[in-house]
Amino acid sequence: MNYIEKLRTSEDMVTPGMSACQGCCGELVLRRILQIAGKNTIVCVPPGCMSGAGVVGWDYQTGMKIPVHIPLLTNTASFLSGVSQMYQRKGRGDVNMIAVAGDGATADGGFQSLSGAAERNEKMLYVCYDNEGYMNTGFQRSSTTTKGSRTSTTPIGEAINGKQQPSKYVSLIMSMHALQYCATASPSHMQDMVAKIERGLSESKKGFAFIHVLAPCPTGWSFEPDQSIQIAKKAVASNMFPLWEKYNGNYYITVENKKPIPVKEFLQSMGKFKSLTDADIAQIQQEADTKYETLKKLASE
Ligand SMILES: Cc1ncc(C[n+]2csc(CCOP(=O)(O)OP(=O)(O)O)c2C)c(N)n1
Ligand code: SF4
Ligand SMILES: [Mg+2]
Repeated sequence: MNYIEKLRTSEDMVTPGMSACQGCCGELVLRRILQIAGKNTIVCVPPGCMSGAGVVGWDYQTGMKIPVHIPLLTNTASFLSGVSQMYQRKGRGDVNMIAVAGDGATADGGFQSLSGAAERNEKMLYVCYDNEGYMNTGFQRSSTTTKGSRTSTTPIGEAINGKQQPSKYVSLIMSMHALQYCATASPSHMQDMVAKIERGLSESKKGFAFIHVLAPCPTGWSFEPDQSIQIAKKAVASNMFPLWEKYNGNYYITVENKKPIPVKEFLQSMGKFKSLTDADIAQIQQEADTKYETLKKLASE
């Protein structure tokens, strides 16, 4: 069955009403992952926009059709390790163990628990939806926020001009663990994303699988909600967010960019980069080029 048919015919595991903003890619990613995973799934969603927007539920009603746990911001992977091990022990290794966590919960506060679970090769699929900031608490910068971004803790002003440090490349760091599967994905490339979710789920029955998904956020990044997918597309096309995977120890670039667009086209499509100078843009371009060259080298080994 092709991916469109698969998504058309599979049940949405999230309640129809959710209070995420219009055009939120985090919500789209959450829904698609769980549609592919189906009912035989336990999901762990730490504090952040996705749990806050409706997964937790309202009053005594859950926002999900499957069991959901809300761990701490810092312990998603260790929490799910315990759940996963208990299910293995009970002979229920068939149940999908999935974490859907923001970049703050993944690359910052929860990184120690994440790295530990990857090193132990715990059986789970851990997905990071990366909206490049602590969006649920008011758009603070995180370690994955792109350099030059305007956030509430890295404003544009006389003292600083947006975030000063380059982003932490959490997927590449994760790929250096001896894990089962590692990939990046974007909601603009749905076929690629669905294939990676399927592979990640099947590999998670043998060990740790990690997928880093770009999740443009109209509210925090300052763009119109109907532009989310276009922005995700430009991130991939400019090599700001290259699509690749690693399994059986080998790296593969899954969407090759023969003629990348300049990063300027991506940066200028939203308000958060509005104060960048030409020199800033040139530096971000260089960082994107270096990142892609590194990936190409890894993929050719
Ligand atoms: C240890 C700890 N510090 C702070 C918070 C408050 N908090 C709740 S959600 C959140 C933002 C999380 O950011 P991220 O994981 O990127 O998810 P997003 O909100 O962007 O979806 C923060 C800081 C918390 N729950 N726990
Ligand atoms: S703030 Fe951003 S990530 Fe959070 S619900 Fe709104 S669009 Fe989604
Ligand atoms: Mg975030």
